[in-house]
Amino acid sequence: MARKKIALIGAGQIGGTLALLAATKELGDVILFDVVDGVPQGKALDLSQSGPVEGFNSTLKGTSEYKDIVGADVVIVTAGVPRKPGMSRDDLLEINLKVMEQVGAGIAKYAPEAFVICITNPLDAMVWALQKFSGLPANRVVGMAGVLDSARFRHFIADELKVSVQDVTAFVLGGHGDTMVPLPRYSTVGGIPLPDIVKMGWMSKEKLEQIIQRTRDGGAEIVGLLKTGSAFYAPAASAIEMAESYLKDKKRILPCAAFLKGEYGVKGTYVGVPVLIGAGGAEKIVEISLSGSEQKAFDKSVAAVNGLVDACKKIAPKL
Ligand code: TXD
Repeated sequence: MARKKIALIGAGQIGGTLALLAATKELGDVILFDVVDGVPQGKALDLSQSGPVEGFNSTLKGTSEYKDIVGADVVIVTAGVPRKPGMSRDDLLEINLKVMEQVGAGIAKYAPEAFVICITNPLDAMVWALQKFSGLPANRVVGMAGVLDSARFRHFIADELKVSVQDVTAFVLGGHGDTMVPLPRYSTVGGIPLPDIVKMGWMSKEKLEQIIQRTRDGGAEIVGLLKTGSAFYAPAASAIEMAESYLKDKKRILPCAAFLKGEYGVKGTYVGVPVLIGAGGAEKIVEISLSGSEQKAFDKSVAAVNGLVDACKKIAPKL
């Protein structure tokens, strides 16, 4: 069976890490695309030279021409600018919306059959715009945010309880921003729901609240430490988990920004929900029941996303 082809649009911090992970896991041959000529080619060559040491046979190529992504099975988009200290994800909207238009056109022309994972911020609005600009079916365009936010939540829980990360599951719904909705009720340690972990006295309610807030602030905490950019190792690992579920038809249920057509009472917007990802892309939106307070928090998050989408429509009326 011919190797799959993975196109990475954006060869920056996350793009380079995506390339490393995709090649090391031999998910397919990698095309690194960027508008800064030289960067994709240099990173692809350097990564290729790690192949003999790591033992992978994936090939990597760098390019500044969209024609080189032709026939890609998966396209992962990080093109755009990241935030700096003091900037919110929303501050990136105008600049990155223009980038999504270019990327959407390139995908439509050269990789219209691909499964597209958008990472660029502000995520929920950018994945919505990318789907519109590319014209690809909504089930083949998803956003990566919930896997990252859930991974942050899981890390903080495992670190606090000194248990294996493998035995911690977590759900985070809603937009990738301050209004995201971590769901303790659907998060477990060894299969034990978090509220029971609190009842058992293994973790205090205050500590859980602190962890939830630290999850919400996860991106800003790293931006504040790095000062020159934002998180990239965990975002890349999260997108690769989504890509692998598609490429290997794993039917994982992962929190992703997906296009809702009435699920959760939401129509025509991308927002983070549990999604079954397989060879058909976003094959099923899993609708979990939410309590009154959870639904209220979710609706608030959807409203924040809709505000960003309205801002996109004002900037690009054709959307
Ligand atoms: O969970 C999430 N979704 C977020 C997303 C997690 C972390 C970072 N998040 C966002 O991903 C971040 O706010 C940015 O919008 C993207 C990419 O972050 P990264 O850290 O990789 O940014 P870099 O290192 O600046 O890389 C961006 C690359 C850079 O090499 C630019 O030259 C390139 O994008 N770029 C373009 N490529 C193609 N086409 C155009 N127009 C273009 N403009 C810039």
